[in-house]
Amino acid sequence: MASGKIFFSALVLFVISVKLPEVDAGIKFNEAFMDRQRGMHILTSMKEYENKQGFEATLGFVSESGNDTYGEDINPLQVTVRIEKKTRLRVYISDYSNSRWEVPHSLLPRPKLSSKLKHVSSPQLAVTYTRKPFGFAVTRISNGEVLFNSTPPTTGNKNLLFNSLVFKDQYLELSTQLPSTAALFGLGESTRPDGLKLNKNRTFTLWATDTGSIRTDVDLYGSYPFYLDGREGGLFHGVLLLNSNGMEVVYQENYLTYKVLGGVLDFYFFLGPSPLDVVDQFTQLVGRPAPQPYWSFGFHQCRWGYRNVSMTKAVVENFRKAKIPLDTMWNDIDYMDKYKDFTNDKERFPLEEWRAFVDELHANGQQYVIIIDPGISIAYQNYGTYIRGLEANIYLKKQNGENYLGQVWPGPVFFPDFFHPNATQWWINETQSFYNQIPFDGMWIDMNELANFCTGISCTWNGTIIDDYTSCYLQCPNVLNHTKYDIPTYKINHEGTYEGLGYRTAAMTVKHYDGTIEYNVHNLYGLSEAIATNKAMTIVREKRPFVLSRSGFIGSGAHTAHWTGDNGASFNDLAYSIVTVLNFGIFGIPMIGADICGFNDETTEDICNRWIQVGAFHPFSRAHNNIANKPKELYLWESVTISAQKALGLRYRLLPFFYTLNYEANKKGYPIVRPLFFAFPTDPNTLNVNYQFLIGNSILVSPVVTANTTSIEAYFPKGTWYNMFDWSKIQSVGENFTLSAPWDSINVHIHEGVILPLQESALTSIEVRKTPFTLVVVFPSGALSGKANGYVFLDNGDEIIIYLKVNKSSLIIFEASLKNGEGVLKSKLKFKEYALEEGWILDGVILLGINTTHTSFYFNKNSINPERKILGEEGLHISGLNYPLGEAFELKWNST
Ligand code: MIG
Repeated sequence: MASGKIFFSALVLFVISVKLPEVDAGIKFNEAFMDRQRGMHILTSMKEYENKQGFEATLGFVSESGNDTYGEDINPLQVTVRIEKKTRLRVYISDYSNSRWEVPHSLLPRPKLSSKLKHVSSPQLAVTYTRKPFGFAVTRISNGEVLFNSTPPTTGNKNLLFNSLVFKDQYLELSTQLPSTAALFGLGESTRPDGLKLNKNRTFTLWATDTGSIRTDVDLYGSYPFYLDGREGGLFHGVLLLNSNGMEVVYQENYLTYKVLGGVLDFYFFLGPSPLDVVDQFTQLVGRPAPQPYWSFGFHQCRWGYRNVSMTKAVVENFRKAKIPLDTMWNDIDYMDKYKDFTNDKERFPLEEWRAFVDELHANGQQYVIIIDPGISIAYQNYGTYIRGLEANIYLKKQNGENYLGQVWPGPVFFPDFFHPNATQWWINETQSFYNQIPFDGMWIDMNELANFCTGISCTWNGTIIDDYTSCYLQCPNVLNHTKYDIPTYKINHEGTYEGLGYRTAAMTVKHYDGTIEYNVHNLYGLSEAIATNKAMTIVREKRPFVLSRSGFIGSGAHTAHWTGDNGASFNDLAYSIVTVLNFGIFGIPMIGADICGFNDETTEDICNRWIQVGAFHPFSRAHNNIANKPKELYLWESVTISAQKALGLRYRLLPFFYTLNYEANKKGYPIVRPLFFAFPTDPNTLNVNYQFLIGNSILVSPVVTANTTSIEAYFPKGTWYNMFDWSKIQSVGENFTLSAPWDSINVHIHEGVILPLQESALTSIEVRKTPFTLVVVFPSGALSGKANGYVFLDNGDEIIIYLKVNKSSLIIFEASLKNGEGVLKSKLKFKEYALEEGWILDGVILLGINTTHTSFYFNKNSINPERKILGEEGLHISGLNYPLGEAFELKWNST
């Protein structure tokens, strides 16, 4: 295609010389791209930055006889292009004359356009542009590949809906050309039967919605306008459109089109080139994932319908009796008095009994999490939380200044506006006084889409409280709120499209603190509540906060964990949940899991059995259940109990590894569990693997995701892999294998080149922390030489910040090498004091991929004769080393 060439020469001009490219994309009026506007935006002036690492331009609008159904085209426009980092570029397009809505810096801090740009030496991406119509392209300098190109194609299908830039008050459109081989991932949140890679002819609607994740391909709880794009050869980049308005992203043929209801076009490009690099660069901008407390990597049990303390307590007892690990017990809205936040039902959750239960959990090394919803009941005049909210004046308002009335579980409610400067303090105070009564360890913030059982602005309440929560308390007029915000001319394909954007949420004209309307901030409610809740938990508990939020936005990972919402108890739901979990790693929210055994519908022994085998290896591992359904606790079936013991048994042994990945996530943004292509980006087969995943880069989980199945087809990237249950070996050139998967087992394999820290299993993570370590050292099968590496991060697991600091934490690096059958394993320590003080012991080493016969051992140069056990064909477990993990050691072995 001719324009590719033009772009490349233009790129050279732009990056290396001062002369501006004179490129006309050659698009004529009256072609297909005119269907949504009356003309085109053309470049009228431009000022290049002195250091040539960006420019500011204005665009004028040339009017023709097109279509202006969606409003007037804004004229002139301002374009700012900046290389912000070697691997990060920003392209910002907005109204030149008036400021427009943008994601507030208070929620998502980032460099301002007014800030002085630092010179970036040898940037790795470049921009070129066309004048008429205005379009831009982003290129990877190293290979000249065009990554993003908003210029309409001059050849090919003329019927494509590929407009040049469209910029109206309530309708913004921009497309990018993509090569047919591009592999795209991301753009959430929705449940994806297609699998991980985005399919063409799909529309992704980004609008925070309270509907079940059991429903596929519809807009769900949060908005994540970020995608990862893998190109031939295994180079990846990421694209973020930082915009909180409702939008659709349409993928058709070789084009991706954004159709956005407001705000600005604020694109960030992250150059990678590996998927991990992209997520690192992306989270550097939007916020590193919040470190999660150690205990949160243990197993969690929840259900809606644990009606009272004794029922809740019995479940904890039953876990103990069944010898299934349980770190954290949860209560849903059942504990509340009439669903009022920060209250307890005096009959079913009397304070004394409740508190004794939570104290007992703590005494047993377990934790407790409760749910909180945003809607504050207005039905009780003596309800303190409500009254103090009125006094602080922090509720969402109608245009006329009255508090906006909605309905959720408590009946009539007002909603706190977390943009209000007094709201966070009010929220902290409420959390604090409730915490003083019941010392919960984490807060689960649900319904923050913002969910509302009524639609509309002029609902009223006659003061009557009905005891049946399914009844409607509010009188909502049948007429919809016909503002241009509730029913914009362009209709994104969201849930309840007919009822408008305000369908089952606040009306779109509802005002936030600074006058901002719900229309603009809707997708940010969850993020704003998560920020306040994270703060509140940090203050009241004085330890590392655990927050679980249903709604979220780009940047939420810095404040909260997430779960995939109301799935169903089916094998499809199980399979799709794996895809969602992997997507959230890409979105910078690595602490993610799905309701194990399925939330909606009755589960089956088979489903629950297979689900715990998968869920045991997701970062956030919680079983949950809907109030309408029969109990689903793991111990209800003997088979599921056995599976849970096995799968969670391995997970608990892996806790030091999960926790080290938590540290890595916080420092670099890396997902805790990852798609296969994250570790094997140059293996194109990995792009199509949907239902297997990696923990870190080295542990491959290959679950059963279909009914009545005892053998599976699974893909193994190149190399040697060892089964972590029976130590059997798979040697792969990058191919599929048929694996047996009896009902009580899941395939978990570890890859060559890795050193993995394991501890002993126990029923709580606190107990695991006291056990000795075993290192698994994996060499390629049959090789006479090879290397393996790994590390472990250790701290007390509950400090507010996670840091590498003397006396507070230890980082232990392991290195092993094999030469002519002789091997050596060494440790190096950064800050040994903490590990020594904790008294951790290295007990054993599992060597995989070695000749297990005639092996002699030297530990710190002394000949030793450790206990030995042969594992599989090429594994040897030596134990009884009894050496402080906090001291450097050297283990040598040879087989001569
Ligand atoms: O309208 O609190 O997704 O996990 O159990 C339903 C009750 C409200 C939705 C959550 C679900 C939770 C349920 N909640």
